[in-house]
Amino acid sequence: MKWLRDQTLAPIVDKVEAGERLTFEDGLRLFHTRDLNALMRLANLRKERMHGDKVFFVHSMRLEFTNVCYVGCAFCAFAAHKDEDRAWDYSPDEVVEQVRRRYLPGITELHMSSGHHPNHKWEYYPAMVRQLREAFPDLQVKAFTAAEIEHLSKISKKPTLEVLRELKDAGLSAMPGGGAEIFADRVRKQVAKNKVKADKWLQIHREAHSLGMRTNATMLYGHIETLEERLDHMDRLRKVQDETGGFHAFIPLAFQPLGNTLAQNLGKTDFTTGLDDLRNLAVARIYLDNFPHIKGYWVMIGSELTQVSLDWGVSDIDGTIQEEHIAHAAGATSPMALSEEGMIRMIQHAGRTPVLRDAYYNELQTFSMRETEAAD
Ligand code: V47
Repeated sequence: MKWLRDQTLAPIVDKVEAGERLTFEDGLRLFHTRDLNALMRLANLRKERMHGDKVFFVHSMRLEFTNVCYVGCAFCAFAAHKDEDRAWDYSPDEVVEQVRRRYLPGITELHMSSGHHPNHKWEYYPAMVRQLREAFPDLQVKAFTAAEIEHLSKISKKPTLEVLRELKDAGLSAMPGGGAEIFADRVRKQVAKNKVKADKWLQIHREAHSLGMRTNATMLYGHIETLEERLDHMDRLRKVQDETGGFHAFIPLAFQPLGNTLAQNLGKTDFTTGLDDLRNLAVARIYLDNFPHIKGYWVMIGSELTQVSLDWGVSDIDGTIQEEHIAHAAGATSPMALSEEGMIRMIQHAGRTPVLRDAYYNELQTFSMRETEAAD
């Protein structure tokens, strides 16, 4: 293989070309290779076999209904104590009002994740979902990370499966992938010691899948984890996906290093580097052969790099969002929102075909090149 600078990748190239699964050792080799061109080609091959040149995005709204949280994760700059000036906490009526205030025609997905509030009763949560669905019947509510579901299980004294069932009955459409952080114990103990344990996070997603609910999975990288721990994280997800097939997307979340204790303790104010972000996305695309989508999250890696990532295995770039506070509290320099036109242009200028999707990944509209030329 003349184009291969790192000849030790040859057996991996054979496997990817044959559509075969990589071993853990193969994954590590990909993480450590300096042949980034090969990595990009392999990720793109996997991606194009699944989706051709399509890239998916959603017209979405983010809403964090409270930033009050008692968990104290070391990477978090978003959480506030309930008596702080910067704390907010919306009632279900106020949540509906916030959505009404920001609502734009065409929005299909409302993505909500928030803090673990110390005082809200269980009833607050299904009431919020129910009121939202009554006020906006066409809005698909993607909400509550597995960490939040565990919290709801504690306050309601109901098993997590029952919590999920009742939220689904109230109208919950899908679950976001947050709260996964890094599964490896060594890291989890240091960055998220009071949060849902790794096995429980995975179990809650299994349970959601068993109810027919689709979910996502994230990985917060670029802090104290090793490359082996990143791959271990992906490996645990690949195993669950083999069992259930219920994950839509894997979303690497680049560590935003400002205003949190992890950054202060590490003396670290650097963001992840562009090539680390791309490498991570590419390894994910190649290794997670059973995940339909790898998502490039423009809020955390910027829209410019997200556009480049479309050659590195990314088939989904999340949504228009409108307002985001978790990453921005920790120093994200991306804008708060992108327009639908901006997302379409970003994808088309990368030579790909934008597909507007909803929270269930139904394809709502495809924007062919001809339409862009007409629009430009
Ligand atoms: O759970 C918190 C992470 C998550 C920081 O499912 C941080 O479609 C980096 O889960 N640096 C919330 N990450 C965001 C999230 C998400 C985002 C986009 C799409 C989807 C989806 C889910 O953000 C938290 C936590 O893991 N996080 N602080 C930080 N300083």
